Formats: sequence, structure tokens, C-alpha cells
Amino acid sequence: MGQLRLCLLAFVALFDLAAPQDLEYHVFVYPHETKNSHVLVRAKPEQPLPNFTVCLQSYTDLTRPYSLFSYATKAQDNEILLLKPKPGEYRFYVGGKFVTFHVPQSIAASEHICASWESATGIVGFWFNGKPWPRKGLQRGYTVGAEAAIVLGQEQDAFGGGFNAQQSFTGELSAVYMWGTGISTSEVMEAMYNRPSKAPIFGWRNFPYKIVGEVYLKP
Ligand SMILES: *[C@@H]1O[C@H](CO)[C@@H](O)[C@H](O)[C@H]1NC(C)=O
Ligand SMILES: [Ca+2]
Repeated sequence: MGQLRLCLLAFVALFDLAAPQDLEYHVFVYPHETKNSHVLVRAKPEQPLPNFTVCLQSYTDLTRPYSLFSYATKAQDNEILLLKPKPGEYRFYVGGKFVTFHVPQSIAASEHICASWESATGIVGFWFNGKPWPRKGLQRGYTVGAEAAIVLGQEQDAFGGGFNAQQSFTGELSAVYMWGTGISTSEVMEAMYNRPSKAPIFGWRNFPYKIVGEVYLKP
């Protein structure tokens, strides 16, 4: 009887570990610079993407470069990449090419960003703390591959690896969403408050993840 109960408990524990969780009111804390600690997103698009949007919130006092969202395929390690090369600047990569967005410089202020891209025009949308920035463009006609390794807080130079401590994230990361569509400013606001009306590929309210190394999920 005791053994059966133990088995059941073990099964439930395993199941819970694998199941996506509602992370509202939680953040991932990256306590220090490492060359391996990261969060692996355990979901990916079912098909190649002609359109997509990524949103997330970060809180750090880093002034060196760091990677927030790294989506690599076997063919292209910078398939989608959200990188902050220095204070006041975001770089958004699609298929290995990037555009830069200049934002106000702040130290230790929480920053919410969304970046979207559509293949038909190559137009990139960027929102900073809910405000749309002037649109730019890159990689018109490109298609983002679906077989991806998606890593938060490290920059992939190889599929699922090739990290560099000098590009690692330190601080707090939350409200991570990805959709296989474009996004409106009102939907950006919904994501900012963790109340998305449109079903994402993955999102904070039902987040499929695996922590590797020293990252902690905290209130
Ligand atoms: C991608 O976006 C374009 C332009 O907004 C739209 O016409 C097209 O239907 C979208 N494709 C998919 C698969 O959603
Ligand atoms: Ca890279």
C-alpha cells in the first residue's frame, strides 16, 4: 500500500515538473554571470513562421551586452535574437540580420519590450514599455525555421549552446510570450499585464520551461 502511494506521488511529481505553469506574479532570477545558466523554453512553433511577435519584461543593472531571447535553428544561430548591446539600445535579429532600436537610458528600471516581424514586407514592430517605436524592416521574404532551441538569458552560437558569459543575463526576467502572428498596441498592453486575449505559441500564464544551472523562479 505504502509503495503504491509512493509510486503515485513520484508520478505526480514528475508530471508536475513537466507541465507548464502559470507564472503570473513570478520572475526568473539570474543571480550572477555564468557561461551556462539559462531557461530553456520547452515549446516551439509547429510550422515555419512568416510572422511572429515576442514580448518580455526584464530588470537589470547590467551595462555590458546581454541576450534576453535567443531562438536558434540548426541552420542559423541568430534566427531570432533580442539582445541589448548597451544601455539605451536594443538589437532585434531575424535570420542573422538585425535592426537597432534606440530607447531611453535607464539604470535598474524594469523594461517591457515587444518585437514583431512579418515576412511579406519585412516590417519590424517594436514597443518599449507599451509605446510603439517607429517601424523598420529586414529580411523581407524570409521564413523563420520551426525546429528551434529557445533559450532565455544566454546567447546561442550553436543550436542549444555556444554560450558566452560576457553575453549572459543577470537580473530578473518575466512575462515572456511568443505568437506566430503580428500584434496590436492594445495586445502589447495585454501581454504587459499578463492578460493576453490571443493564444500564444507559449506564454507566461502557461509557461513550458526547464531551468538549466543557476536560475530561480521567485515571486
Ligand atoms: C502574415 O502576415 C501577413 C501580413 O499581415 C498576412 O497577410 C498573412 O496572412 C500572415 N500569415 C499567416 C500564416 O498568418
Ligand atoms: Ca549567436
